[in-house]
Amino acid sequence: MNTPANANELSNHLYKQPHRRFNPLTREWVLVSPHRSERPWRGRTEPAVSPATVAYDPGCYLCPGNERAGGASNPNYTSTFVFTNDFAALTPDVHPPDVPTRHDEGGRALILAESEAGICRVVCFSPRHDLTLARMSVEEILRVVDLWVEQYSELGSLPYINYVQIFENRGEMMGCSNPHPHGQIWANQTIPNEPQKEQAAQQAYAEKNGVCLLCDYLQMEAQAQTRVIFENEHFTTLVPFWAIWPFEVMVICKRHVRDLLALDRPARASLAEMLKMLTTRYDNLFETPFPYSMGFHQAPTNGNAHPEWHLHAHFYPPLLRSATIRKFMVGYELLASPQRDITPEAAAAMLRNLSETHYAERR
Ligand code: H2U
Ligand code: ZN
Repeated sequence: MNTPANANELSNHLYKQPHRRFNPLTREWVLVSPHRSERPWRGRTEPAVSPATVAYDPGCYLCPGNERAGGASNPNYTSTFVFTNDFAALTPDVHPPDVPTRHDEGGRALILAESEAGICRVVCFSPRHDLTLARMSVEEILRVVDLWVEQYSELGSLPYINYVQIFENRGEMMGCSNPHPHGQIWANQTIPNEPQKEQAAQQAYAEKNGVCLLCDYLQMEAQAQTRVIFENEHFTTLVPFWAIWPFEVMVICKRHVRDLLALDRPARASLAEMLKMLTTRYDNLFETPFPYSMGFHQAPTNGNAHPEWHLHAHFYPPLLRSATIRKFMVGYELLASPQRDITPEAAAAMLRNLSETHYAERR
């Protein structure tokens, strides 16, 4: 039998075989099967998406001056623009908005319901229909960052808003209906599932170790370097050790800050630069507008100090091995545990080695 001699050899040995990795933020496991990445593919392919080519689309509900569903019209905005979602999933008119109404049939939490008040907004990143974050200048992206900060502050200061989720859904594959560069903000009364898990994990880690979970993790990744894609003055972009999606990425603030409000001008500019660097690499990977869901995780706005929270963004892209072949979370993953074939280290190396110039600008 081949007995590994030291810790390094042990981990090399381990990482070449089927193994599972622990996500300390959600306290869930992912199954990694590195030997499977060469298996033949017989699944479906999706039609490749071609990027929007017109700067203004008269039929687009997000372009300046156009009418939206429900009759409202967009102003002739020239930078960013935010409006209340015309089909909002959450509304403020839940009574009373700051005290949830709760119904627990039988008192055993089997048939349990709670009212939920909130606000949903849509954020246009640019008046240009044909741009994406990757094709915008760092200065233009900085205005989007500024808007996110303002929205987090404004929504978070409402008494009945205790959590603000900023996100972007990009690409038809992710269910995004419109190529016009935009994101959304859903702000509500309770802390939703994912940030709730992260909050509990960060709190427990800080209590046990006296340090922040992501500060510690960043330090380890800086030493290993195998999963870091790139870094700038204020942010590190990496494929987390426990990534589920093939090209899943986290953008983590280097300083221990709990939310976007704590970013000064240079840090905001650093974030804008990082978003451009990452989205350009993403588009270059398969020379296609790369679909993803991304969003920020940060401190709840419930008035507590939340020193355990460390600001970061997650990018969850569905593509696996080409512009048309995606990963599906089905079967074992749906019923048992997420699983991946390509290792996070291999994915990081692929993203790291891509050109910094967008493919559309090289043609
Ligand atoms: P996607 O980013 O997932 O495509 O969603 C865009 C949002 O825009 C969606 O939540 C809203 C939809 O409700 N919308 C409006 O608010 N007004 C419109 O006229 C069309 C779509
Ligand atoms: Zn448009």
